[in-house]
Amino acid sequence: MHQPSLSQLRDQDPDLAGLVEAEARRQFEKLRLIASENYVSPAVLEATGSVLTNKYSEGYAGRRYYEGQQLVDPVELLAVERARELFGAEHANVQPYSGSPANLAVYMAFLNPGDTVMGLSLPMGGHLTHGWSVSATGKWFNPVRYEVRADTGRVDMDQVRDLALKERPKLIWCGGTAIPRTIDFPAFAEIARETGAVLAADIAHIAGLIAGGAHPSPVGHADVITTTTHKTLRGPRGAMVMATAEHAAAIDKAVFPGLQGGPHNHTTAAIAVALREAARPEFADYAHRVVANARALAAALVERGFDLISGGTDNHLILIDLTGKGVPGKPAAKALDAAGIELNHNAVPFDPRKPFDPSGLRIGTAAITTRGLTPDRMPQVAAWIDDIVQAAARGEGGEGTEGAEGRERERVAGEIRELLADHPMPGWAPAP
Ligand code: DSN
Repeated sequence: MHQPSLSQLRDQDPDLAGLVEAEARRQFEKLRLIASENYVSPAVLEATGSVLTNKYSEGYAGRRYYEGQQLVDPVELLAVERARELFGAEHANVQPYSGSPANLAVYMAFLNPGDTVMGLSLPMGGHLTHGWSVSATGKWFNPVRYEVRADTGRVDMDQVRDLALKERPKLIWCGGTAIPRTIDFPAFAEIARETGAVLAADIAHIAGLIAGGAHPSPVGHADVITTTTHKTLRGPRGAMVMATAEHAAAIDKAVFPGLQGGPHNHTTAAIAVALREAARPEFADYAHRVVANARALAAALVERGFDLISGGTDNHLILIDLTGKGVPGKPAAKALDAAGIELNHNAVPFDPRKPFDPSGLRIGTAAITTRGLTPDRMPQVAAWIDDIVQAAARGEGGEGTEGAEGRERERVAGEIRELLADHPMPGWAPAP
């Protein structure tokens, strides 16, 4: 049973309703370990599905290009105010459609084509939009990339400083998509100040942890902060850019009319709902539980001989190098998915393999913590992962395998279904 109800959809478009219901059941029955995913509340789902989707609102509150904004303006202002309050930011823009447009807005605000941008290399845990070659940000700007240290798996701050002094980037990004350790915002800020660069913190992965006090905040250090709203922050798929008052006008102008047209008001409303939820004490507790689960899972994986980048985690994310396990990331991820464990293959630092078939796996604990799983369950989760990775290394366990190979996969999937049956999912429950 979907909550909010899908009764109209079932009536009008049973094919589509069937697919949504099946996806909901899939999310209910699987151990969802994709580090950038979560489960939103029914209130967030209701706002996302509201009539606000009908309205065009190019511009900003009080300065729109369409009439009829009597209610949309207060919706957007609520989201802006809640973002500012939750993060302590001087300015917030809640209109970016998602993380990549939010990051592009930073380029639009501060750089001209050809200017130098510095970011963490993608295979080292950075993001495409931090100047990677296949992205517009790597094609239209001059990217220079820092890395993590081979011996520690942590960002090499000496290299960041040396490179910044040598290349004099206009913009420095910190943050990324596969960083298991705390980001040292004050150290980045010092380098940016020393070299005259704008410092942008991409906190998409850790925004919920920051909101809940489980990771230090970049506010007061970074000039501009971008985040998606749907990862640890547990809101709808959307994004925000926060900035100091000094940069507010440049950021707003970059988002609209620089890059986007009308904001998605239904998403803005859902962001406002999620921000209100994230301001509650229960959310701070959730953020700390996410980290406790990740630490417990990392320890259990290490005990089973997994090689973790940086040796563990400080946040929600674990990056595994499978080289020593005798199987690359992609077949392992496929075998795990078939066994009810959903995660993604991922490049690891200094990966000799190609990005589409890399050496690693990325894991996150945001979604399973929302389901109420606790650290004492993590040794079992590590055991399931280990069993299936070993099966994958033997060439077993993928979708379609039969006999003893299939039985292992079905055993793990069945045990996971049984565990999760007792852990409610926001937004959906099996029919009684
Ligand atoms: N897709 C996001 C992630 O999974 O981290 C990055 O864009």
